[in-house]
Amino acid sequence: MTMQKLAGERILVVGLGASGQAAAHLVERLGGCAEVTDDRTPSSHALTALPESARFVDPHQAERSIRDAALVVTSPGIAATHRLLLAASAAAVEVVSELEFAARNLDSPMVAVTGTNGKSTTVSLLGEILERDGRRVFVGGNLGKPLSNAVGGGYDCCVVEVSSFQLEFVDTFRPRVATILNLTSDHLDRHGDMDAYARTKLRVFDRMQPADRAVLCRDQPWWRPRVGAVCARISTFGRTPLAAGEEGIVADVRGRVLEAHDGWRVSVGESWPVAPHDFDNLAAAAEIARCLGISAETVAASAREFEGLAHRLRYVATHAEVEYWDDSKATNPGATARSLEAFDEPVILMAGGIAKGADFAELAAVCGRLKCLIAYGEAAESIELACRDRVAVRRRSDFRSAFAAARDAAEPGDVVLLAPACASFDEFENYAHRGRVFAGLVEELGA
Ligand code: UMA
Ligand code: ADP
Repeated sequence: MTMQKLAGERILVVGLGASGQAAAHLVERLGGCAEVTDDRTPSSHALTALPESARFVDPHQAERSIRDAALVVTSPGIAATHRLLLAASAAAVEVVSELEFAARNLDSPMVAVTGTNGKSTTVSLLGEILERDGRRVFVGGNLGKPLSNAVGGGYDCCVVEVSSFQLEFVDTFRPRVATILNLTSDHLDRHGDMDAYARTKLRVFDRMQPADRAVLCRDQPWWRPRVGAVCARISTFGRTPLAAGEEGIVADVRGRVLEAHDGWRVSVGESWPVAPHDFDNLAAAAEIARCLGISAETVAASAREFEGLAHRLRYVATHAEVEYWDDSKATNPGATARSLEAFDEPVILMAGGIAKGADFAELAAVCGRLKCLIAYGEAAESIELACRDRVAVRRRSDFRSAFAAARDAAEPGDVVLLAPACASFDEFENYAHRGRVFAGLVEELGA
């Protein structure tokens, strides 16, 4: 796809965060004029991050002049029910996500990774594999660097982490390879129910062509009745065997081996990080790499060196014979449930924060593995109600008192696991901040 020329056209950018800033810069590079709006009064720092040709307008002003916009580019955090987006639709002005806007102007093929959990890990692994293969790669999207930054960069490939929010306003977005890693409940406060959430995720395949690849997980066959309309060739990854005639890769987690239907084989050895679910992410990355013609040796070399990402089930320290583990990035019940599978020891789980409309039944189902559950923050009551019949629950108002309760409940040989099943924004800037505070509290135990 070639870059659009905007020739002075007025583009309204909604949201002055990372996506909005990147979109405004892209508008300028394309020759357009960005008007950027935000419901919050912008900081001077945010305003100076805008390109020279862009100007900030307040939301009322933006709404009054919506008809003059050639296009509205919206940020992922803006819900479809936002009054500006509704006003744009009413005025027949096209609304696209920053992802779609970038993709329309991108000169490189894309690999898209979506799903509820494991996106960042898979995308990072894939980036390393492609680089080792000698390709010039952009790795970004929901991971942090907006796709707009990749436009004009001449990359051989863009590996894009894609969120459900970004897929709400896509139209022409066409990755050459795309995966939905898994699907469990998340962001239901935004999408309403699981069906709507699944439909939004499936939009990643909407514009794919017969020569493109859709990569899906055999172990969670939720997608099988729904992909009839997927135009791309389907291949699968998973621990379960391949059916006759099926293309894909089988993950032997114990043996640390991946083997594809055509004999393509990766043996990882002992050096793999502890989380079994990370091996599923590796299987997805390997299948994508195989589809892109990359050798098994290259994948094996990247896998052996991969150390996992910060705050995703990372060992912190041992105090008084109790191990402390940080999985602060487990921001939904499905992630927390998988995290627990990594431990044979008795686990004291810290869970809480902002629930995002989550159904904690998924967490309740695995509570039998726990010694004790410390529920804290805004979601504490919902977590307690869902889990109290299965495990002893202690409720605390905030993170620090939850940590103290976990420490007090722990005995030698136990594990204290932070895997909160919730977002962090009631007490922290983000999940990484929450993980750092946890590590700080663990460190204080040794002081
Ligand atoms: N805003 C409004 N009105 C609203 C909501 C937000 O004006 O109703 C404004 C805020 O005041 C703020 C701006 O919008 O100034 C923020 O926009 P944003 O929430 O879209 O955030 P960005 O900074 O643009 O970051 C977004 C993604 N954020 C979200 O999806 C919420 C980042 O993913 C992503 O890294 C970034 O684009 C670059 O692509 C974060 C995330 O939490 C990490 N994603 C969710 C997740 O992973 O679960 C989906
Ligand atoms: P995402 O970008 O989708 O949030 P991450 O790679 O950052 O994914 O992992 C987020 C959390 O999800 C981790 O803390 C981990 O507990 C959990 N997780 C990672 N991979 C998987 C998987 N394949 N299935 C279920 N949970 C996973």
